[in-house]
Formats: sequence, structure tokens, C-alpha cells
Amino acid sequence: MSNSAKSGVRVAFEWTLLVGAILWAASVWWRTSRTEASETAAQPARNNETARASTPAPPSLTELFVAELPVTSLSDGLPQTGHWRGKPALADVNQDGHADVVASIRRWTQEVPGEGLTLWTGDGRGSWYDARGDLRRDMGYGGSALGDVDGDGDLDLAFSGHDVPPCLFLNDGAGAFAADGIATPADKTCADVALGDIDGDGKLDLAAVGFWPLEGGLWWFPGRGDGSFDGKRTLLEDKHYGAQVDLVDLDSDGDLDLIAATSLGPRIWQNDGQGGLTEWKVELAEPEIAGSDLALAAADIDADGALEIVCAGMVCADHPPLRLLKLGADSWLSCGSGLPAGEALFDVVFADLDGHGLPEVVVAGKKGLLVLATEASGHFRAIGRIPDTIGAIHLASGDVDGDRTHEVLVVGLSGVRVLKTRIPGGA
Ligand SMILES: [Ca+2]
Ligand SMILES: [Ca+2]
Ligand SMILES: [Ca+2]
Ligand SMILES: [Ca+2]
Repeated sequence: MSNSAKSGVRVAFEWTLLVGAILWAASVWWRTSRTEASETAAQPARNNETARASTPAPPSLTELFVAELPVTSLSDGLPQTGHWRGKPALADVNQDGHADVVASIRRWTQEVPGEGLTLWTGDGRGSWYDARGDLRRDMGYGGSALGDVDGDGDLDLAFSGHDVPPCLFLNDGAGAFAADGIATPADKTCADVALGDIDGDGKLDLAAVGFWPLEGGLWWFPGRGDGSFDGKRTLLEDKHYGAQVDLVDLDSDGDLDLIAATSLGPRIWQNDGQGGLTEWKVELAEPEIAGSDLALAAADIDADGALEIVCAGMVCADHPPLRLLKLGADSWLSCGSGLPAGEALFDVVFADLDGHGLPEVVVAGKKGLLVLATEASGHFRAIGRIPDTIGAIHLASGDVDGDRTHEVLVVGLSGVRVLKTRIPGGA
């Protein structure tokens, strides 16, 4: 496809998203109006104690966004402006013992000129220092993944820019990355990348999910251990696309399984230990609107050795914006209760905010970050919200200040923040 045609598709795609968002907002307003009208109409009947009992509706985000959690911002030196998006990363890239931040900017601002990939090193006390160096920055925004691809002990960076295919940047050990990076065999615009040893040969492999409808795909590429990769192993054909991909050992058998938020809904592949990936059945209807699924995260919430998966995304019929998938006899079952409904969620991460060992769920919505406790039964309980000041879009979590509780890295419509919260009863 030519650049002008691509540009046309991009504009059409973004317009489709915009129109979809307007239609979605109108439908929510219409349903809310109807609910309010019907509740008003039902009042006299309730007063006469003749109202019929009805099935309780799932709690809306507005209902759950009750308690505001105390928040400390550990964000000195991070940008206060700019439109940031794409899955960020939080890990120690310069090997000084403190977490560093990788994020990417979509729109130009004076504070952070140019589109693209940015890196800050942290001091473990909430101050951050621009460490972009000569890092190539013409790739646009996209998902990041860190892993030691060349086996020299430091974290290398894979980045799926919006404007060019994914690139790999090798770390010099002190957190400086080769300026141009190495082109990967993922030769299309991708939404996200993941690094992990899929085939068990001790060398990290690359997974990538395509961004564009009809020109997408989901693949993995065996790593050669020097920053280069072998040719693609296809998991989803080009007509499908996605928003996030990750590698996690779902069944605790020692190998990495693959999960992805795709245009077909959440998709899961089981690894045979040698890179043979077999798709696991997911008992969940495909979304009515392709591309409604935006994010997923995995953690063992009931301590049974198998991980559970939470999926977040847009609202569509019979497809709530937050879902829990749990492994049954031979397939993944949609379950969970207490899940919020009625509002789109852009990202989800697990984070141990109280240091108790079991992670909380943090989701990014229009009204801020909602923090939920997940009980072993699969019930979600709203703990409170972190008020949003930046229009959160993507999240990551990790221990920034070394106190063994997690902080949340937030990128959004006006800047980048690292937020620390305390939850009632926490450590
Ligand atoms: Ca560091
Ligand atoms: Ca390395
Ligand atoms: Ca490998
Ligand atoms: Ca596994």
C-alpha cells in the first residue's frame, strides 16, 4: 500500500474511531436517560411496595468511583504536557538499582519536541532524568517491551512505533541505546510487542501484533541471541489486528504462553515448551465491534498456580468493559462478579499496591484510575479511585521507590506520571 493510501486508511480509521466514540457516548446517554426516566416512573410503584424485584445490574463505574485514594506523585522531571500513548515500560535499564521509564509521545509539545520514543532514568526517590540520548525518535508512538535479547545482562528495548515497523535497541549496559536500532522482521506497523523465550533455547524471541485492520496479523519471531530474529511464525492472519500482546506462563509449566487483545477478542495460546503454540479455546463471544478489546493482564489471583487474565476495553452488548478469564478443564471461561460496566476502559495492570502479596487490579477509565481488589472467588471489589489529571491511556506498574509496594506509571493526554497510593488497610 502506498504512503498516501496508508495515510488515507489512517485518517479513515481514526475517523471511524471518533464516530464510534460519539455513537457510543450517545448510546450511553440514551440508556442513562432511559434508566433515569424508568426509575422516576417506577417510584410510585415502589412506594406502594408493588414493584417487582429485578436482576441487579452490574455496578457502573460512576457507582464504583466512590472513595478517592490518597495519592503522591513521584514525577519530578516527567513531562506535564504532550499526548502520550502506547504501552510504556518501567524497569531498570541503566543497572543502578532504580526503575526507569520508557514511554512514547504522539503529539509534539514544546516541552518534549518531536514524536516518538523517550527514556528517563529514575533515582528511586521520584525524580526522573531525560536519558533519550541519540535514540531514534521518528517512529511515532507504540508499545514497548524490555528484555535481555543479546544475553549480556542488561535490558534491551523492543519498540512498536506507529510510523515504522518494530525496532530493537541494544543497551550498552549503562542505559544508552544504539541510536538507529535494528529493524526486526515484523515488517508492518504494530500496536505492541513482547519479548520472551518462547521456544526454550535460552534466547529471547519477539512477539508482535499488527495495528491496522486488514493489514495486521499476530506473529512471533525466534531470536538468534544477537539482536536479530528468524522469520515469522504466524498466529493470526493479516486481516486481524490487535492492541496488546504479552508472554506469561499461564499454566506454571515453565514455558511462556502468549496472550493478546485482538480484533477477535482476547486470544490465548498454550506453549508446548518448544515454541509449538496451540490456541486455547476462550468461552467468550467475539465482540460485536471488532477492536473493542484494548488490554489484558495476567496474575494468579486465587493462588492455585494457574494465572487468571483480566481483559479491558470498550463497551458493547454482552461484552462488558472488564472481564475475568479463568482456566477451566480445557478452555478459558469468562467469569467474575462485581465487574464495572457502562464505561470504556483503556488499559489494565495488576499492581501490589498494599504490599500484601496479592495484586490489585488498576484500570484506566475516563474518570481516573479505578483500583479493585480481586478475591479468590473471582469477585472484584472496588477499593477507590485515583483522580485523573492527565487523561490516562496506558499503564505499567512496578516498585519505583524500593518499599516493596508498587507504583503506577500512567501515560495520557497531558503528560506522564508515576503515582503512589495508599489503600485502606494496606502495609
Ligand atoms: Ca535505573
Ligand atoms: Ca542486553
Ligand atoms: Ca528463544
Ligand atoms: Ca506455560
